[in-house]
Amino acid sequence: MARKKIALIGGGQIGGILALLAAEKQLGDIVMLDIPEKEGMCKGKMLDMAECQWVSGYDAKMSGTSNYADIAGSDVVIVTAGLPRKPGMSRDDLLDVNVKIVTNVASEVKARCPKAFCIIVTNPLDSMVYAFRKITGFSKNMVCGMAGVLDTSRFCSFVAMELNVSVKDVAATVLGGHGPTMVPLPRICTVGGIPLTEMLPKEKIDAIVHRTREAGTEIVNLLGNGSAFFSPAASAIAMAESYLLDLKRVLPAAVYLEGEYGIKGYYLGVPVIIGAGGVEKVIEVKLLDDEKAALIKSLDAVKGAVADVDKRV
Ligand code: TXD
Repeated sequence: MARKKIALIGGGQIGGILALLAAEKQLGDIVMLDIPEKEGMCKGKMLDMAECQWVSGYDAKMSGTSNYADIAGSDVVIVTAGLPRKPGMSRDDLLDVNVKIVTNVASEVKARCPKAFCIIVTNPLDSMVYAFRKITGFSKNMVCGMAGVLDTSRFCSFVAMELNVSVKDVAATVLGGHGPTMVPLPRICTVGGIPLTEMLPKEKIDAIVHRTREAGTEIVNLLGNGSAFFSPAASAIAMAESYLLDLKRVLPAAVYLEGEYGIKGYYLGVPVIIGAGGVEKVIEVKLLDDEKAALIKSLDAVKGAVADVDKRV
């Protein structure tokens, strides 16, 4: 069977890690695309990774380009094209610039990769994935946003750090928009099958929820120039891998809701099954009243950006 083809639109901080992780997992051949002024950077990064094949033991054709013709027929498209935050910026502050970039990318992907499973990463995530699907007109199961996997990974990592246990034994999910109103669900988090609420006092759990909500900003402030890139890349690759290998993983993702959770016409982070059919199923967690209220508050935080997108595209 021919190797799959993965297009990475945006060859920056996240794009580079995406390429390496996809290659090391042997998910397919990889094309990295960026703007013409950055074509050399893409070619250089991909040649460097191609020269790493022998020592890392992976076979993959790896190429860099600025020509959208080179992404034709891709099976997976991961979009990181756009500006990252600088200290003091909110994710929504990126909308003005990034919506233009994402809609341009969407038009090109629509023309060349009509069957691709598309994972949008660019911020502000919930409105950018909405814009991408609006422009492409692709089926809702083939366009999703990466945020919930990252936010859940952050939550679970903080739990593991606090309890000094293996992160492998922590299970949780984070719903909602990718921002300060995201909705971690400590109530259904378990550690080795034991409810988190039996292992940590409320104030510790609340501190982990707060740190999860602010984790992106914490890294932006530490780095001083740019935002997180290792964990976002690993998160997007987990989604791509579940699609390409038909793993049927249950992962939180920003997906288009048409009545689930009482929400219609917006992208928002919820648990879904990702397999060869893309987003195969939305899983409706039974939420307590306060959790439902938090999810609606998170949706309200997304609505303004989506209305702004609707005025532009
Ligand atoms: O969880 C999440 N979804 C977020 C997403 C987690 C972390 C970062 N998040 C966002 O991803 C971040 O706020 C940015 O909007 C994107 C990409 O972040 P990254 O750190 O990779 O930014 P870089 O290093 O600036 O890379 C962006 C690349 C850069 O090389 C640009 O030249 C390129 O995007 N770019 C384009 N590529 C193709 N086509 C167009 N039009 C284009 N414009 C810029």
